[in-house]
Amino acid sequence: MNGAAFASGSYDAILFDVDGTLAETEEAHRLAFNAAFREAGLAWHWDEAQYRALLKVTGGKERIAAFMQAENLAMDAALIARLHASKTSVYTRIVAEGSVPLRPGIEKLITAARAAGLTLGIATTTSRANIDALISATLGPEALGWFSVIASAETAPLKKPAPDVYLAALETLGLDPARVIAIEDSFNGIRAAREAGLRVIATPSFYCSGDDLSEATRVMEAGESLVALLGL
Ligand code: XBP
Ligand code: MG
Repeated sequence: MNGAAFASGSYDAILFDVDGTLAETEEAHRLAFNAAFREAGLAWHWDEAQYRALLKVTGGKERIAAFMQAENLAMDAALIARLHASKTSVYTRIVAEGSVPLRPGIEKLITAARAAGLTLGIATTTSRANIDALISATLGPEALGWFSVIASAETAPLKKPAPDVYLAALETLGLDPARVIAIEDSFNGIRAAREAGLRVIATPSFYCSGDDLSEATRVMEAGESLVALLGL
């Protein structure tokens, strides 16, 4: 499908995924998980290749649980909750330091979309604290107010590829899914948005480079501009 699928006037809102889409955050997530394991005195360490495989499971708590299950470790919900809280505080600290920039073209797209009077929103499986840290560190805390809906892990406990987070965002906005475009980087995210009835632009990311993105309405090519693709 070509760019005409996203002609301006054919949509009213853009919903952004966060991890891998707004920014290449997953390396910071991986470092934060490993720091949390160390702090808890555990000898667990997720290297890049292992983390890439673990990313098939969305949600930090769910990812730790999947790892424990694969390692035949006894499930311990309290331990998972503790590790995840510690991981979130390390991650938000890394992001607040400014070490995770927005991906190229994202700020330009947000600026152009706001100028065009479009509605902006976020639909992600990550925790709300992580979104606040990333947006504040990259665009400034006032930018959180630019998003009419911020749907996160807390909004929809059933995570992508389930469509729940997108359905919740649509309900808040009161919009017809046919008038909304999602920007996503992963198989799970694309599946979630498509199941909710949205058109999807896929922006291939570092950690999801092996994902099948073919369910997207359009997959971005290297060097392509989101602003141009969206007719802004
Ligand atoms: C990415 C995820 C998240 C993060 C970790 O989802 O799967 O789980 O890796 O965040 P998306 P939490 O691309 O939809 O943002 O630890 O807060 O779950
Ligand atoms: Mg993503």
